[in-house]
Amino acid sequence: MRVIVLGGDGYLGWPTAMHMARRGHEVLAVDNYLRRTLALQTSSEALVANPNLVDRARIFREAGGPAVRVEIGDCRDFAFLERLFREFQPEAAIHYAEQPSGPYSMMGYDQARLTLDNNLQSTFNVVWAAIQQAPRCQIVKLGTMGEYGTPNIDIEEGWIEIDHKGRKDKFLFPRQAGTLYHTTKVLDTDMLWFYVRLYGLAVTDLMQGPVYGLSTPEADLDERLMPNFHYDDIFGTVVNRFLVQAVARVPLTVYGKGGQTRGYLNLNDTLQCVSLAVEKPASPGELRVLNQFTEPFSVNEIAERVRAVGNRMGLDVRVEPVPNPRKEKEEHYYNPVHRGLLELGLQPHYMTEEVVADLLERVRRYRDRIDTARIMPRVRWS
Ligand code: USQ
Repeated sequence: MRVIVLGGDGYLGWPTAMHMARRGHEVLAVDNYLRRTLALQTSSEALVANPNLVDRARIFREAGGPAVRVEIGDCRDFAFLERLFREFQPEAAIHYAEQPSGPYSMMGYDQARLTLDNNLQSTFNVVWAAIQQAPRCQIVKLGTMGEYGTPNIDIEEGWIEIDHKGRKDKFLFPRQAGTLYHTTKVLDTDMLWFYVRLYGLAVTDLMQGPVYGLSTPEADLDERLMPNFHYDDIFGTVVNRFLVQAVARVPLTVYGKGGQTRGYLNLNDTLQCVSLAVEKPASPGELRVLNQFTEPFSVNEIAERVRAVGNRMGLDVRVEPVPNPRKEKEEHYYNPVHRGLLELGLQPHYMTEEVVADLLERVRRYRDRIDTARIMPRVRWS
């Protein structure tokens, strides 16, 4: 298939571009380096400096990988995006082109405004570029489990049937996000559902939990193909942060009581889920919602796992709770359904001790690059 990867320079975008090309698809990766710019502005650069997207594609080719085409530009620029859809005629658009950080979106007015404008406008443009230039192109959109929040009932896979005063209907599961970033994803979902109803688009909304990891079969071909691995409080997600903290011998930063539970997944499982969604597409007129994670953990459980494995490796890992900078429930019910991707064929890579040990070993190679000033939370929700 011809697959366009929007946000193809990101933590997930670049590994996805390589993975899809390796699976035999014709891949066009598109990015405007927004995340790199924001990371630089907030002193949150990745653990290892990544070559730019054009160089990454060249290095991948030199390492024996297939070609990945690259276009540098902004998905908010409709003329640019429309030209790509007209010329490339994608059969699938994987849409990651969003400001991806909850903490960034909570810094203040400017950051909130940028997140809102960027995320909604890029999704809106993707819909219109598809409608006008490639109407049979399916859209695979990265949403987030955070759209649902932490309700006191089981979380269904996107939809819930409601029996009200003797009548029944199916609705999008109620959403109540905890950051403005997560809220933009709620708004994306609503917008996509509107255009699915209106134009019969085929859309898969992947409700993804926090991802961890820094190695994929393609990234391992050459060190310079590594994903952008962030460990700071703004762009780093909790498991990746704990791995770096353990290696740097800084106490693990459990926020508050640590009972916050989320569904996590290995970076390699993100690649599987996205390729399954593309290769087994939604039908025209369908908004298919899939909950994309493999196992739930509380923050305390993750810290304990990293501590136990780290200590066996002689890292002397300590855990030191810090006051929670976020507004979130620290003890709550959490039971989301996640059947759809398993039914499509997902074979999970679980967070075993071997997996944690391998990740710690990989991070240890870059120990000298860790800047411990980036570890304590700098952004507060209130
Ligand atoms: N946390 C800590 N200590 C830390 C960092 C985080 O206790 O040092 C806690 C947070 O308070 C939160 C949980 O760990 O309860 C997860 O936080 P996170 O920063 O790993 O993830 P989050 O902000 O929720 O966002 C990330 C990605 C986002 C994705 C989302 C999936 O950045 O793109 O959408 O995970 S989910 O969380 O399911 O919404």
